[in-house]
Amino acid sequence: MTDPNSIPARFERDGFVLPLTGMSTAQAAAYRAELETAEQRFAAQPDLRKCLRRYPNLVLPFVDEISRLPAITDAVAQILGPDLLVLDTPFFIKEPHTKHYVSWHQDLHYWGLVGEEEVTAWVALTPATIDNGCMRFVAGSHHQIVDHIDTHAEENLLTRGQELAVKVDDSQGTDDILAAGEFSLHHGRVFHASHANGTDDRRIGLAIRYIPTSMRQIEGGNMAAMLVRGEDRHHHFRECRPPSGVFEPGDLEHWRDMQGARDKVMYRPT
Ligand SMILES: O=C(O)CCC(=O)C(=O)O
Repeated sequence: MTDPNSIPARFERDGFVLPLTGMSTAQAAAYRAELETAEQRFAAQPDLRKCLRRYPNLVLPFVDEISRLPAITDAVAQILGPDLLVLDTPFFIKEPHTKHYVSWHQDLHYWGLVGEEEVTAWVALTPATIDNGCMRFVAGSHHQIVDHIDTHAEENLLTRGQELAVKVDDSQGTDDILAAGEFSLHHGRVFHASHANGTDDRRIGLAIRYIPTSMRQIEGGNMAAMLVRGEDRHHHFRECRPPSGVFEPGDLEHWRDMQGARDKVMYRPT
């Protein structure tokens, strides 16, 4: 009989699993320090900022490293199987006392994937709390496909300010409270959102989008993905190359090529 507390059983029932341990608090602090050292480059090269929201794993070695941590990939493999690609790894950063929020949405709506076998591991590099705007999930909402509207609202952290075209009762949300170094897993169809950060510190999360190597993309899609566990016998996605250093020119060239193809799919009219 399946254990109702196992990761796959909780994922299937609720559409999310939390909290899980990905690394120690000290390791999370070390990764945060690496991020903040890299961010110092933005003053001279503001364009690099974009890399944090699209495939930072192609230009920042520590992000590639996090996406391969066995504590994370082994948990994901229990749901998706042993052969895993990473489709993207956007940072979701909320600065102290800012109004940035995330509206209720489902991830898979715009992603150009054929199928629903996708799992996001949202890794906390700082604590995620109610006060700093942790994610919130509606348990069991992943069994439906709902229309979205694009609001392009300025303070919405999502690419198109997209939100569900149905009203969600905010009190139904389960808070994704995590200590630094912990992570949650969520289904690409689960309703989720987050409020603004009203605290004195940043809220930093890395959202790693895992898919099985068997996943297909929509016709005409030319997206890339990084093999991080097992073997790719399908080759449905262009292969990404791990970075050779922090914002190295050759890696940035590779990043431009890969992110262009993903933008084309993400911003297509739906
Ligand atoms: O970080 C957040 O508050 C939202 C993240 C999110 O929507 C996602 O990872 O899919």
